[in-house]
Amino acid sequence: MTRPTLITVAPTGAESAKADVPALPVTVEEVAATARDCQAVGAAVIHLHVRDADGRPTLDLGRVREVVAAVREAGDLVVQLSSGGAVTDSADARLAVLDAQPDAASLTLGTVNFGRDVFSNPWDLIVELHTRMQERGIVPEYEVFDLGHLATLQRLLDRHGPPHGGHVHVDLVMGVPGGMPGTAQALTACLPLLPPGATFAATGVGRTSLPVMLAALSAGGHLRVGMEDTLTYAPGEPVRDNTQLVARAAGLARIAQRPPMTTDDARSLLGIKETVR
Ligand code: KMH
Ligand code: ZN
Repeated sequence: MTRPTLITVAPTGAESAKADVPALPVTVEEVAATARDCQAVGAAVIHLHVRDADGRPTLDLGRVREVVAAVREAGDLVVQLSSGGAVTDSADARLAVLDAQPDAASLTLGTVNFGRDVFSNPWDLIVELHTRMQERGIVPEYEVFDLGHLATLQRLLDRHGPPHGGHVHVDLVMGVPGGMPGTAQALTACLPLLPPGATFAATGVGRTSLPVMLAALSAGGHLRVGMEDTLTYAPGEPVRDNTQLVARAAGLARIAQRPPMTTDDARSLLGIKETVR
């Protein structure tokens, strides 16, 4: 039986500067064009971090709404806003992005060292994000940077019930300096801790991109790729653009006989009933 692969593109992130990475999409037009082009080569979901007019990360709601509208205009990708933001963002600002009515939003399940910084995700923030998403009909993607985050996911579901849409989808974010390594062994260690019926994707940061992608495909998982996570395509070769990374993921998925999932099938898998436009 063919089990298609859900491919998420994370095109921008909050960590890289346009001055250092000229191909990074940061303007509204660049992000919308990226969405259109990545859907054409196999993406079904876009994980969005928004930048201001100067190219700096922002959670300004007006700007977030503008980007969401432009991406919806450009195609049919599931719009997943980052509620993680940048390591400097406040909890209140991170919660407020849900007001932009995305289809989905990320929800990180614990605090993790993030290079020299700390990505702070205390329990009360996790619960607040989960319950606000339930109330507003937003589907969470649970971000897991370390094994213990899966224990937190189980505790969250036990105490606060299933997410909106009823389906639990997890993204294993691997290879972050401070989180779990981007290896097949670490990915395999996570699998028994996934809640029953959950699906998972995996993302390997930096040079762990390919090993994590191959391990995820072989384990029946889905994929997240993009310039948020990976800026080098091959040793010494900078990523040309996000479509290059999505096309590589789609090609590997086809080789694995798990071709890219359509946006309609992604909505149905994730429990997204209708898009608010
Ligand atoms: N930028 C990182 C600090 C998410 O989008 O939810 C957090 C992050 C996770 O990227
Ligand atoms: Zn992110």
